[in-house]
Amino acid sequence: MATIAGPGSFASLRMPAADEDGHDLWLRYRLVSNAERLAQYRTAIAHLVVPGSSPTLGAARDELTRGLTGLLGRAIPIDAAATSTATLVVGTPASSREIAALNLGGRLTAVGNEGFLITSATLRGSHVIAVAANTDVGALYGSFALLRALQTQGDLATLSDSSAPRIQHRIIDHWDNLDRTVERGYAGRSLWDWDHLPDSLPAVYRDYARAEASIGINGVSLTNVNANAKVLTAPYIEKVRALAGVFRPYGLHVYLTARFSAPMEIGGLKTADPLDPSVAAWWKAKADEIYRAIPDFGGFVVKANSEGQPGPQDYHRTHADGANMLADALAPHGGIVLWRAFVYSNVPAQDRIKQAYTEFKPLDGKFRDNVLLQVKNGSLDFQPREPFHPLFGAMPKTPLALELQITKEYLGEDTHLVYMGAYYEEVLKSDTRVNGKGSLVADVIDGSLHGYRQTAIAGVSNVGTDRNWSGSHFNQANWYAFGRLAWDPTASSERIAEDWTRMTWTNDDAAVRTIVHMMMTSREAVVNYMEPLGLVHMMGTDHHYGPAPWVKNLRPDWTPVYFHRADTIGIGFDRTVTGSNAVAQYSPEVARHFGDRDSVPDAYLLFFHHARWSDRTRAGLTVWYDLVRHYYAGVDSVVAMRREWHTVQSTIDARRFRDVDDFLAIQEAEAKWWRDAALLYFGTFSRMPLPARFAPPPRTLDWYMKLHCPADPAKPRCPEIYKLYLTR
Ligand code: GCV
Repeated sequence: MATIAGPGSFASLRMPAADEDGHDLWLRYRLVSNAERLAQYRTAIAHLVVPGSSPTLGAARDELTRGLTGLLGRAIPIDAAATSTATLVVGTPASSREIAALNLGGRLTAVGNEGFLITSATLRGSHVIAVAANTDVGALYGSFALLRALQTQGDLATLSDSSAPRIQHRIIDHWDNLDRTVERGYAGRSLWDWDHLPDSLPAVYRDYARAEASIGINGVSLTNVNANAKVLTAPYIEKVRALAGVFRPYGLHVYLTARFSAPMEIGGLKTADPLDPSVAAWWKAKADEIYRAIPDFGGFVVKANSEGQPGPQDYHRTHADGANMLADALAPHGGIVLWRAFVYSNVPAQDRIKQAYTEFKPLDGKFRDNVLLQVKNGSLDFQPREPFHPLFGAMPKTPLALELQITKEYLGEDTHLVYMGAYYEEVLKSDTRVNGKGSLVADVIDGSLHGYRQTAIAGVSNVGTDRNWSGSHFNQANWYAFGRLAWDPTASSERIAEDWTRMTWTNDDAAVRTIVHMMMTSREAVVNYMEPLGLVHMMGTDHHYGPAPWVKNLRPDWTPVYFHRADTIGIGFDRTVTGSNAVAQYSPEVARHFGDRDSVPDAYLLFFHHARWSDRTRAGLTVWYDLVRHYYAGVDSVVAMRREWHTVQSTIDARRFRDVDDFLAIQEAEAKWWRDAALLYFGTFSRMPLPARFAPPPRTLDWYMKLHCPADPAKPRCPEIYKLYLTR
């Protein structure tokens, strides 16, 4: 039962919450449930004044009308001017006489191009709340912030907000293919219906833009980094133009992925050599063509010479040669190149994770001003936990953009409840120590550490055609958290989880505490039941779904055995000076911290060290015992999450409650699969028994190794595992 105050009345009554399907995301705008707060909001906001004819101010007006009507349970008239008390005024000094009359001066200047102020004031004797900005898009962001304050039932008496993004380009990267499949997507098909574009523009495109603007995202890269040159042809540019038109009022700039060999594939050239003048001229003409159609086009995202993609090295040129050629084509229009640093060669190296640093560090300072190097959070590949990428802090003359994965390729895909906000915060707060203590990854990417000219952050999308957008209700939280942290990388992921919970589920305080607790523990849970103590890449090759630590006989650096290196002596990849010496890519303090067996945190132990089974972890346990303990703790956390979820049932609508409950049951079954398969396998090396307090796996190692799950890599499901473990 949810507590709902009826419109027109302050009385609370108990009635079942109506079923929801999750499509409204965090923009549900249900009637404020706290009667006292509702009364306060109704008293303070009875009229709305958002003058101005720009599409962006129109979007703000629409959103406020929609939001306030829902939250306050009554229509809010839109007035031409603030003539009544209790008016919400929104705009810029240029768009609104009221905002100009407030003379916000330096306070307003300080929030810059995209920021906003929310303040209370007395104007011509009337009490008003003002959402003020220097630009229309700032006013739109401020409108969403005001709505959030009401959705989370904050106190208007103390409401005063001043906010500006710390990162300039805040981009969602779609890995969407032109046939509407989505690489590593677990939420249905691609939203972009290329067959019907540009003629059909379904409402979902606008809702997508609303969602992105509500969390401060200002860029969207539409296509897979494993790129198809066709998107750069004239018919597709026309389709992209149409999408850009829908997104523009919401401050969203469109980016495309540029296939390096496009001049040959669609341009009829014989080469894509970046130093060939005909190639440079082709890209220049292509950029001109794109900007004629889309004047606010953001630029290109490029994956080159990685995993078989074409690139400048095919012509014995450097990444800088390739990136600069594209940058020169975009520069006259103000576009940027996001050149990805996720590179590893087709010829397996001694230690794959060293390659990006080895290739890019010598190029520091060699890129054009409008090139940013887009670096994944870790040097391997979005594993449940990785130490921060050593390039952060190592490229003071080249702006680095942080790439995070929102889609959970390696963390349980659609079903597992894993709150990535906690993951992102861990990355952002990692200390590179390059300029002494407190040289955080967040300081690198917001430009403050090295004085970067441009700053950017990118999140790989988890959005598709699924009714709930993200494959599961809780996966929406990861999209939301990415946006909020992109705006303010110093923000607390726990605070963000609380906002999201209040907006998405309920404002019942006890339920909020429980859900936030589930979210905050979920990240450690998945690390524990998949890859504890610094293990990485234990999943089956290709589908990246279930456990398969035994896989070998493939290209070595695609196999789990390459990464865990278990033998009868111990387990883990020696990346110290006695091994690959990858630690040397970090600043000396960090290299010592990770490289020294006495100081390396247990969380990274096996990432950097080959430890003996009988060695002691920092927790004082043998490596074998600690490994076992972590795997069991991971499963226990999921069992606890299921229990916790049941305690909030009365505050959640039945449909979404059941959706989550079903997925938690699957998560528990799969967590047990990960645990049992891994421990049976590693036990063949440690030759140590499972300590008596832990219940033994129900099947033999052979049984787990013979499972072929998933049968279809596109459908991560394992019926045998559900039959064995699933409990209701
Ligand atoms: C888009 C990993 C993923 C690939 C992805 C690649 C990348 O290898 O499994 O699907 O390709 O990262 O980030 O380029």
